[in-house]
Amino acid sequence: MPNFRFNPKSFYEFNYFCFLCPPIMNKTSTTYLSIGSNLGDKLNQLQEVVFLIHTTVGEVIKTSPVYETPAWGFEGDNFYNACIMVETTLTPSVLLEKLLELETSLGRKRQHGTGYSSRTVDIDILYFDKEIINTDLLTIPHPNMPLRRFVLRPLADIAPQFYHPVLNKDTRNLLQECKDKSDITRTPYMLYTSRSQLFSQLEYIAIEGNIGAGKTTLAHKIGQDFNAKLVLERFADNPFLPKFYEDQGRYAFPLEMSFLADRYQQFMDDTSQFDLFKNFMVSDYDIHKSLIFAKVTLQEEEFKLYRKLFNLMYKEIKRPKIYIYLYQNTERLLKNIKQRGRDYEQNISPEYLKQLNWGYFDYIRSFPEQNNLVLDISNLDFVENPGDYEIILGQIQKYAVHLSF
Ligand code: PH2
Ligand code: MG
Ligand code: MG
Repeated sequence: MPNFRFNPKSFYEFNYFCFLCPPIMNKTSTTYLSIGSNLGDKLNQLQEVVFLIHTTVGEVIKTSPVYETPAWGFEGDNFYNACIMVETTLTPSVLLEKLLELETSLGRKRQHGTGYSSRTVDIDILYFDKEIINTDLLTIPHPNMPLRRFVLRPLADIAPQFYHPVLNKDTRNLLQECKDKSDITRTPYMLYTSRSQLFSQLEYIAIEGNIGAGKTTLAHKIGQDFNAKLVLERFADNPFLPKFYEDQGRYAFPLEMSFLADRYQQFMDDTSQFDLFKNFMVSDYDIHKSLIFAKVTLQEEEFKLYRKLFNLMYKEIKRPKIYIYLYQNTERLLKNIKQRGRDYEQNISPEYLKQLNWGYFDYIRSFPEQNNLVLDISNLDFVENPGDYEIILGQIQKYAVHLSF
């Protein structure tokens, strides 16, 4: 009697030859990976591993918290370890190949010979569905798993009930019975599947910098690429600004006062309502800018009065999770100012720009409890050069990874 039972394997084989209904599904497998690093910026490297796995191996469904663990089996710096769950259409051997490539691309250098050594990243396959594989290249489930608390502890967070297909015990059981008593501590850090997800945790980033540093351009790019709500300074119509550049002494105070009033109103309007459809907010200014400029442009007594008002107004205000200062040398600032061609800015002196720069540095130094990130972009052109833009994003990522949310 013919067997009409549905057989997935023959279905795919048959389907493969049927040009009217090309194969639409590859088999998706669930794999659990252990990732670790004990060399360099351990946390950021683990984060890079997850991003790369997500884009090249398959969707990362779960990530465990990051644990700090003593080096197991050799003398070395503490590790950061985590486990992740990934859905992939790759076969185990192709997966292994991909993971080895990833390790190499993240700076892993394998030493020949035996024994463990410190490494920038290590990715190990723990489980691949319920498969049991024993070849020269690959053993699944990972043979050392039951002996390693640094694997079982994070795995228990994302797969407590997963059954070991050989030992027939779930992760909780394996952890309970594990003889390894290493002192493993949970860090406050999490791993995200994309930069966009990581940046979303920030809620609000402020981009600051001198006149002509490129604040607005960078804020625009980040806003677009990561679906952030843009909060842009609007000042083109400040009637005192052109006058100020003609006669500083006469117009400094009314200019700073009008900035203070405008920024207050704008900032409240722009940041008080939450935008459901955006991931986070990015602004091209921070309200303390008012103080920094006022300190440079006002007389001492005027500044004290100004600061009093400022502190009254900005008592409870949304603060950025990261304050980015774009440092740009004076020469290029002047070049950018010339290029954008606002009439009233054309006579700005190099000395004024230098004073402002010191004003910003003073402010940043006086406020260490804020998450300040100073980026020297003197040798970068993030508009013309995608590689330079990537460097900037990479540095923001590196900084963000080390914040705990
Ligand atoms: N990896 C090893 C050897 N020892 N120790 C810790 N704590 N974490 C690791 O990821 C690790 C290890 C071999 O891959
Ligand atoms: Mg390993
Ligand atoms: Mg390995």
